[in-house]
Amino acid sequence: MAGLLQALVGVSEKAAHIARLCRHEEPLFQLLVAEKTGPDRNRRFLQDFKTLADVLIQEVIKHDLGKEFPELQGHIHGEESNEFRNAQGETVTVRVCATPGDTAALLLSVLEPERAAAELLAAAVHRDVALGDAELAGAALSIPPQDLAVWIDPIDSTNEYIGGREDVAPRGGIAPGGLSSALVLIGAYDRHTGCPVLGVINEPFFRRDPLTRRWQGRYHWGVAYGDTRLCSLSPPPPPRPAPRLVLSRAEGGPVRAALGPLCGGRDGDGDGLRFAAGAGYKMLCVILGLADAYVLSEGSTFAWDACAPHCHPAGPGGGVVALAGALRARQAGDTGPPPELVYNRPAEGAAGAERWANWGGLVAYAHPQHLEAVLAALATVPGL
Ligand code: 2IP
Ligand code: CA
Repeated sequence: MAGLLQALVGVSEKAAHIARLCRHEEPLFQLLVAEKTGPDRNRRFLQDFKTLADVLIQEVIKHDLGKEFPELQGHIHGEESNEFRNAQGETVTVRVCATPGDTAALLLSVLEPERAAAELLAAAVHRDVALGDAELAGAALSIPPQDLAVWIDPIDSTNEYIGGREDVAPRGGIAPGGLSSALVLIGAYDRHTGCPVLGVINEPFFRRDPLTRRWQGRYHWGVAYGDTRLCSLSPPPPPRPAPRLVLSRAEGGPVRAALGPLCGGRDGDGDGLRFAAGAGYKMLCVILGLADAYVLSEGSTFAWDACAPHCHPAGPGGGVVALAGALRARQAGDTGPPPELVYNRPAEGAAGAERWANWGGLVAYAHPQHLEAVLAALATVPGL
């Protein structure tokens, strides 16, 4: 079963390569955006974009994993639908074909007349990825793939990916926005329990080569299966006395005011708070120890945003819980650990992407005492 973990990492590397390739073709990139409409629209953004890179990456991941692990076929889901509207208004179903030539021909029906770009992308789709990663190769696991299903977020933080700001200065190691917050997320969960099991977080735009100025990536993987906890990263640092919290830039005033003093802000000015783009990126900040917790008060993230990061043990007592549920439990006097998010239960009465929203917000945290402090601070915020 180390095979599946290696396959997830391998396909995330292929995906990251495609994400970089599409950004390098700047004039073409503008042609690749199409507006999301109908039930697939993210409620937050009036204009949300999916890109050909998004759709193509998801199909590559589905194709490669399904080919190597037939037991997973029909259980690999993603954020995107594989329908793409071309400039003529025709709908093209993007998929990986049998040969690079066939894939290039299909892509050309979207990219016409950019033949060279279609061929470049098709070559990236069909290339073999070799991983020289001894630690990953040595990870011995026995997790039956027939018990698993997969969530893919081909590019998390699509808006930052499209915006493409290259040199956003980090604050305390946390980038407030820009390309580095665009991630590829692939998470496998237990089909029966919905618990996260194996996950890869790939950062296609981790840093730029100082000589060539080309982007270089890196990846992280994590396993949480029964008593097995493995991670490519070292455990996060011990808890800071005042937690460092990272929030969405869209988080509202009352939540900022309630949390600000907790992390060292003066008189609720929120000075100790950090803001960043991308649900996956904010969870990664917690996993890397750059923040102690990511707090989100709204249902604006989805199963595919959270599943892969959730597989990375952020700390011995860390986790990812539903905020509204945890607040209700504390209000009812329940002091036990709040239930973790699960990934196999669609929301009743919701349609399209909304079925998989993490309704009521979430808290991703490394240390239980910080979770408790956050819940206590938010207990008095009206409407939560
Ligand atoms: C988005 C993306 C946004 C995030 C939102 C996600 O996914 O990560 O950045 O909002 O919750 O669903 P915010 O940046 O305010 O945290 P995608 O880009 O894949 O649609
Ligand atoms: Ca996302």
